[in-house]
Amino acid sequence: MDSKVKRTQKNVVKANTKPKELLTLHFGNAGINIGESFWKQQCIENGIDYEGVFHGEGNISHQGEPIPTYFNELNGGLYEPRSIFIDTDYSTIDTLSSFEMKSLFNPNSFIKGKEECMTFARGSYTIGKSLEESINNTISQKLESLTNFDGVMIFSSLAGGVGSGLMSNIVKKWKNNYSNNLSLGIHLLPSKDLMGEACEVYNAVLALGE
Ligand SMILES: Nc1nc2c(ncn2[C@@H]2O[C@H](COP(=O)(O)OP(=O)(O)O)[C@@H](O)[C@H]2O)c(=O)[nH]1
Ligand SMILES: [Mg+2]
Repeated sequence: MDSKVKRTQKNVVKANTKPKELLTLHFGNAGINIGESFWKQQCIENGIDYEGVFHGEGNISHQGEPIPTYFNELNGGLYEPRSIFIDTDYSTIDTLSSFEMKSLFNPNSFIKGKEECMTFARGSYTIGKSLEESINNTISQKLESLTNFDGVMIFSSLAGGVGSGLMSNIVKKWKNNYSNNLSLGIHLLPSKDLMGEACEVYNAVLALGE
């Protein structure tokens, strides 16, 4: 078979494979900051602007439509990131949700508290704990309408209280409730060059232990 024909057949198989759907979770300052860059890149690759409008010129656009891996299509034809941003204080989330990308995200994608938590223990047992029910309910709600859900991508710094303690609790629950689905962690580790608080190393060790 000549190589041109082979290539065409491969493309047909690819086009008929239904794309998988993923949910992203962004925990704490670092997870949210990485999330901002991540979603900017997804908008470029899928050809979606910050109002959620598809322009058809994305690098990976698929038969004239964005691949639904990361975006939900809304009734009016707009697209919305399938993501949840979580922090026990409001400053980083408020920064993300007030500027250029504010119209892109559904307001229910933001779960925030009022108090920063520096340690694994506060993220896991006290300040972070109070957000857990709302996070788990929002996860279930975001998965309700999906038909080909594959798994979750989790972004955080293991050095932070939210990114270690609260994140570990949610992942534990995830593994119980959605044991057939993937979970992929993308985590920063503490660095001696950037380290702010002595507890950062302990936070990371405790989170890795989980
Ligand atoms: N590389 C990088 N590190 C960050 C960023 N934001 C916070 N950090 C680092 O992450 C560590 C603490 O985690 P942070 O995300 O602030 O804590 P959390 O909000 O409690 O999860 C500190 O060492 C910060 O310097 C970021 O945007 N980039
Ligand atoms: Mg923080």
